[in-house]
Amino acid sequence: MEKLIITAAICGAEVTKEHNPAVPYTKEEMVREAKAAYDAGASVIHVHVRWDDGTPTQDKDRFAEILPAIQEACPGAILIPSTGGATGMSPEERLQPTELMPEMATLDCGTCNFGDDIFVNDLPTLRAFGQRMIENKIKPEFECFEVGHIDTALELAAKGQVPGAPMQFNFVMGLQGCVAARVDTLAFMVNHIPEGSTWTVTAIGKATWPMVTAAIIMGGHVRVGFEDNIYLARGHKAASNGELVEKVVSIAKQHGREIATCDDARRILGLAR
Ligand code: KMH
Ligand code: ZN
Repeated sequence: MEKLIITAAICGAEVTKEHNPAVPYTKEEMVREAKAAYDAGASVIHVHVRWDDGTPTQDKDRFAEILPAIQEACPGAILIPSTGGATGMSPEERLQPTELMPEMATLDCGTCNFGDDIFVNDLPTLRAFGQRMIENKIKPEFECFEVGHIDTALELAAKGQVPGAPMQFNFVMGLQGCVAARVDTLAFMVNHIPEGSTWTVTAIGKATWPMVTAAIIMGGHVRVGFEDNIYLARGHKAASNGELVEKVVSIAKQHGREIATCDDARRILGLAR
């Protein structure tokens, strides 16, 4: 089985220090959390940025301040800035980090519920994001919050409107109002992506650990981090993103799955650089 790529989604746009005091906002906190995850075994860091007061932003200059600082602390790590940002942001606002030419960025594959909010990703938005990623040679991570988002990504790829093979999918499961975190659904989703694609599972909240275990056994990759889940176990908050990654490494070891280095991850994901 291929080595396991661990992605750390260290802060997201919604979780706050009120949920867990270790949620990072400042550049120093972001670097601290990224490095803790990297040192524990993460080869990919999914990056949202905040202003120092915790407000989510897609400001290009804020990304330009934080991405290099994370890269310096985590040599070789693959950084995946968000183009999802927070619900309610405009497409132009969300696209800003793509101007910094990251090697990868997220591409959210359809409009969906996001808890009580609506996360708007209509087809014109997807085409605009795809066009930008083609022009700037950015490999998308196709974020699928619903089963049909896979079909959308595949249709856009077939039309040349988003970068194509090899495609990396992130199946986000258990977000309130979207597809539930179930192993049979995960198997269905995995069976619907083209051969040669790679996939990661992100499971929200209490679904995290069962789905991490399932993905490890099924040969997929996993994402953990405060963006998705702040708990190591029921009632036990993680003190850092590093602790969440350490738990993934321990589950992987139990199942004989080796952890990908950054070089391994770059090879597995087919990144050119
Ligand atoms: N914060 C969500 C509204 C992404 O990073 O592309 C969007 C999100 C997905 O987190
Ligand atoms: Zn995100």
